[in-house]
Amino acid sequence: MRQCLPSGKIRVFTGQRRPNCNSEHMPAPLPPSVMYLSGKLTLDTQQALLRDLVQIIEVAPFFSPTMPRTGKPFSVRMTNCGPLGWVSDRGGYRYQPHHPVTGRPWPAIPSILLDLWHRLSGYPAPPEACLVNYYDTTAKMGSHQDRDEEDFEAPVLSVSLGDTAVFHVGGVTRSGPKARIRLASGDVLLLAGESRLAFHGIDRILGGSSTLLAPPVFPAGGRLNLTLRRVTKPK
Ligand SMILES: O=C(O)CCC(=O)C(=O)O
Ligand SMILES: [Mn+2]
Repeated sequence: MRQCLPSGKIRVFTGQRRPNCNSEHMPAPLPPSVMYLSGKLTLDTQQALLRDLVQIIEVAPFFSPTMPRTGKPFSVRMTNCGPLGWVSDRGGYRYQPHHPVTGRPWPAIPSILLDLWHRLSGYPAPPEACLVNYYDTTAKMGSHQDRDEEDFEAPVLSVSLGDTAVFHVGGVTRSGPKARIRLASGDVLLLAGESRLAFHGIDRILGGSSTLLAPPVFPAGGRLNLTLRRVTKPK
């Protein structure tokens, strides 16, 4: 696995800067106001966050979201924590306060994530949803915008754990150049400002690139991505 820097060293890349060692097939600069914090979480913090997530998954197990029109299941499995959670099924994309299978409220967002939001988001109110995506080594996510929230003033803050993912991000139209970066365990990325509605997605997972997700909870390894979102405008 190629690495930009020894673990524990943080580098920040914002719009118009691109780390060469992370470039994929279509070189393009990171769009303005995408903030990429490589190596932001130490291994200790990643492990502590993973312990919190294992407890969350016990209460709110992963479910398989489906496409609204076709009913086709996503390759990614999902759960949430926070007052609201994002779901997708025949009824469409939406946020709701309860798990679609168990009917129970989502568990609370771990303090590690709330602290990160308060330090990095520049937004005066807490996140209301943390979408937790689990990717096995064959899963991917097509290009999309995160636009089911009322308030685009708040950024979307993403944390990656486990196997590295090839992430693409472009502009606010589906076509057009995309930057590709490798999101490794402990990396944090914010879609903010002009890039809040940027198209983005996951091309592939580099299976076996991390040992963080391990049996018995994750027998096939893989990757977790957590995205913190503010859904409603603060009163
Ligand atoms: O897995 C990722 O890094 C991106 C996830 C994402 O875009 C989403 O859940 O909306
Ligand atoms: Mn997204």
